[in-house]
Amino acid sequence: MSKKEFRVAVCGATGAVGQEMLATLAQRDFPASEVIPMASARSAGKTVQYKGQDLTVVEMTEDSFTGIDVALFSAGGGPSEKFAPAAAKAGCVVVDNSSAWRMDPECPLVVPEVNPQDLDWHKGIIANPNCSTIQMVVALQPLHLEAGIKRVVVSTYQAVSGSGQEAIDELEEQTRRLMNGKPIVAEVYPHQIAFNCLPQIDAFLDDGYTKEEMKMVNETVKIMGDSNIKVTATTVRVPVFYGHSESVNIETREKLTAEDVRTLLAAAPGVTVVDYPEKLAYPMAIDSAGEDDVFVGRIREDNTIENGLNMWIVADNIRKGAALNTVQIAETLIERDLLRVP
Ligand code: 25A
Ligand code: L14
Repeated sequence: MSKKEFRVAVCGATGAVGQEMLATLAQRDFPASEVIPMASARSAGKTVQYKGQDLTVVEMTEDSFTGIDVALFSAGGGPSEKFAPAAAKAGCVVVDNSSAWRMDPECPLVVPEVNPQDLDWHKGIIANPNCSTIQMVVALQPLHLEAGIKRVVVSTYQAVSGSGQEAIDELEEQTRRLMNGKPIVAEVYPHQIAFNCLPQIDAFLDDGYTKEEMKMVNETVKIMGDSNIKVTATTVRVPVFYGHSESVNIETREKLTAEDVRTLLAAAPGVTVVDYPEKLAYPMAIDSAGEDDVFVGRIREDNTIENGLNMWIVADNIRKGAALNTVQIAETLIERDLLRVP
């Protein structure tokens, strides 16, 4: 039997994603008997807000997890690698936002709209996918079930909030300085991000792709559970605060018309279609900020191949791309009776 209420840890609670996790738990009235915010020693003693109350941040250590039922991690790959196994050993179910566990065959990689059934084989650590991957698979899955996806070519336009609070501050500061004719410094990113586009997200690999690009390739196959789906990606940082946008070209096995796609996506969970060219209406990053859904528009047939489609996919990277998807995983664990009293 599931317990009715759970003790929930938010690990990395002072970060951009951790803050949104606290807000999301509160907004969705997650059944928490207690919420315990954790971060590094640097932030211990600071307070964070939850349901109008001040909660004191405690340092995350290997001993922090006794008596905690579920821990939502967003403290980066290093801390996740170090602390998630200790948490799982203490009987706490970890839902991890970092890249540390995503491709581990022992860890389900879950988007609740796409593969909730993968939660059934969890062994204590569940991975939350990369933000760009999450919003793409939410929109791809309904087309895949109907017509079989063969190949996807995606280019992303990613907001700076994906790299945390320091990056949000860097874009703001550079913009302000440039508008005042002052010199800028680039610290978080290797080049100026204000009024610019950087065709690099995360580190380069030997083959010329970046880690972010390969996350989209590998995670899509794992989540959708079909190794025949071929994905190739170019990921780009743009001077936007919140909301990732993606231009996606799709080749399917069976023919889908643009109207078929609109009908399928209009009925899909977690998707809102915004596709009214006559009204100049299409999804935009600034409208996605603070919203839960994945927005899809600019749906067109690509007539250069037999079964081709183009579309434009936008979502709030900190919400559906991170905090909301993590909380939805925890909610789905409860629904499937997978969060149990030890
Ligand atoms: O490794 P990955 O997977 O690639 O992830 C890299 C980063 O991406 C974000 C997240 O940043 C992560 O650090 N992220 C993760 N998943 C994401 C997703 N799905 C994602 N972004 C988008 N989508 P973040 O800013 O959101 O969160 C960082 C939080 O982690 C806490 N933390 C760090 N090390 C920890 C730890 N908590 C416990 N144990 C550890 N060892 C971090 O808290 C924050 O809450 P903090 O206390 O370390 O820092 C709080 C504030 O301190 C300032 N600061 C940061 N670095 C320094 C610093 N001050 C001085 N010196 C520094 N070196 C900042 O102002 C920070 O907010
Ligand atoms: O793997 O925008 O979740 O820099 C962490 C860094 C997501 C993107 C992850 C960024 C990424 C993020």
